[in-house]
Amino acid sequence: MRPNPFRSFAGAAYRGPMSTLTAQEGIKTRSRYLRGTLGESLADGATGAVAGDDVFVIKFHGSYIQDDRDRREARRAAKLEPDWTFMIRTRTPGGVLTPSQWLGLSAIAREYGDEGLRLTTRQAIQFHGVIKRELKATMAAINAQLIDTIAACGDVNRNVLCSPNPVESRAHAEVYEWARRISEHLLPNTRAYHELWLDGEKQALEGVVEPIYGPTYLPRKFKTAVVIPPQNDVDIFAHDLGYIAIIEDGRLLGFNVTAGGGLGTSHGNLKTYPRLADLLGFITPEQTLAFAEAVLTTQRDFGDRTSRDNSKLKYTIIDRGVDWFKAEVERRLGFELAPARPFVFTGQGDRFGWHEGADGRWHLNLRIPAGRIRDTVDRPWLSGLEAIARVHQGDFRLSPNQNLVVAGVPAAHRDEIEALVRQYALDLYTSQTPLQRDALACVAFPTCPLAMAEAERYLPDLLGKVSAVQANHGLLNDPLVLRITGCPNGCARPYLAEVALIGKALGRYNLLLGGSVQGDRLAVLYRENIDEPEFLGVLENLLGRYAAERDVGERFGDFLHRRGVLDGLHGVHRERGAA
Ligand code: SRM
Ligand code: SF4
Repeated sequence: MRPNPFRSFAGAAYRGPMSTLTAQEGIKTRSRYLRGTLGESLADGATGAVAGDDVFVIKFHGSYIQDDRDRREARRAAKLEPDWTFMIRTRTPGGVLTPSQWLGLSAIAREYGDEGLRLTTRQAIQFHGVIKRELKATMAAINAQLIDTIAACGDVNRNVLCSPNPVESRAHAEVYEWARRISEHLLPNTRAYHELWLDGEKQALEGVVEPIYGPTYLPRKFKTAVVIPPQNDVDIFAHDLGYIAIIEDGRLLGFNVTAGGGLGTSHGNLKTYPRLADLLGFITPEQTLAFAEAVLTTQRDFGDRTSRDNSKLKYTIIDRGVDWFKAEVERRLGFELAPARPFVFTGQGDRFGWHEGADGRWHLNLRIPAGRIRDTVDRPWLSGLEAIARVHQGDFRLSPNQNLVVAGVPAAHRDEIEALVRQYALDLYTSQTPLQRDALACVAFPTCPLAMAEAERYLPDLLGKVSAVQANHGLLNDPLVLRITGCPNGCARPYLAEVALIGKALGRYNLLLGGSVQGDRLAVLYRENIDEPEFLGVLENLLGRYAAERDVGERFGDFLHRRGVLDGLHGVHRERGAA
């Protein structure tokens, strides 16, 4: 009997008639635990694409089908199918890689990808430009490095973030270990990945195949982060599930836990908005996995499966209320959460340069603009990082801000690493201004199918122009967090920046202002659909006022609020209901 494409997970909260479930719910149900017809799609040599449902199913395997948008029109005019390639994203909890893994991934980029690595805002590596007939070999090569891509995308728990810079605390390793364990615990159980990409044995599909997810997985993507205060480098309040490490005298006491953050919106859709997570309470380390499972299964059972726009946990919490949500999670846990413990965040982003860790080893946070690592004439970074990996005795940590930490360098090896960093022009962090160092841009054109405006490719030019405005007011050495995305999905977490540009159309952006540098206040919409001269004009005016009227040490975002510049303005869209 054919499975009913509209049957949702047995425990799922169900609102409205069956036929109102989203098409994606049908695909998940039909997919036989994420197999779909991917085997047939890969074998079909007549097209560079995968078929129908497989476009969605392959995401759960960590890959997206894309085409080169710069060449789309020319291909269409020549009556050729789009220039299909695949992006592959790793699952690398906490972004930790050994030097040998780094060398392996770099070699894969050279052989199968576009000869570059892209570090993401979620501590993963993306390969772009892999063609279909080499997809399986690429997946197998990544796996040979003991890295997988399972659940790097799709309606599941994604790569788990963890503060990468192990400076203050000996408890860092323990916190990272929890991030890794959460990632493992919430992994899908299906063997589809092994069958498809690694020729693994066929799994029997009777009985309970997915004990945590069920056959239709989650209503939508689900994101988890673990942070070690005082640096809110992961932007903890942007995630569905968050753990704030509480460390005393170098000992991990437990975690304050958060839920219901998320940033993605759609232009013109007032039912979508960015939201900061709620602080729910405190748990001990031993309760970490149970808490993750309780939050995830609550969303599995009560998340809205009738609309992709409103299917994230943030909307479940808004619809039913934080008190209801907390009580439901506690019911599943079988105990009440303890009150949250005090903690302080002092800043967002990365701490660049060398820092000594508690164990006497050194960590070098490099600046990699927009996370793009390639060999260019001025910046032979792919080769440079390979040279470092050949001699490095510690590990690499991808930062949640698209940068890279060469971590765990013994004091005696600092000079050697430093010399290579200079030789390959990887010392950008020494010459960039705070604005340039902290800026984030999402991928956008040419690979992102959802981009409405440029982001990564526009970043150098944009930063040059904003720097000129800063210079006009003597602010060149003052920090300013600027983030830009090619659409309102928010992949570079712009809603948490002091200045954010969110793409509306080619050359046009919404300007948001006033996020806090602790990552705990959303920016608000200041101007809609404006071009470069307009937003530079706004910055000229407001940065001028800031330079003249700010308090000592006051940040731009705080200044705008204190002086009432943003009074009466609301977030991107007003939230429905509470909060
Ligand atoms: Fe993202 C979709 C890139 C972090 C919110 N994101 C996409 C896709 C896959 C486009 C697509 O659906 O076809 C982009 C691929 C572009 C390309 O060519 O590579 C894409 N997202 C990225 C990355 C690579 C941005 C970057 O420049 O680093 C980040 C990869 C993270 C990773 O390693 O997993 C990335 N995306 C984020 C973040 C930030 C975060 O998670 O900390 C967000 C906002 C947080 C959130 O989810 O609320 C984010 N991406 C989205 C959304 C909007 C989700 C929503 O709630 O509405 C989409 C579209 C969607 O899911 O429908 C999206
Ligand atoms: Fe693409 Fe939009 Fe994400 Fe940028 S923010 S990578 S344009 S989906």
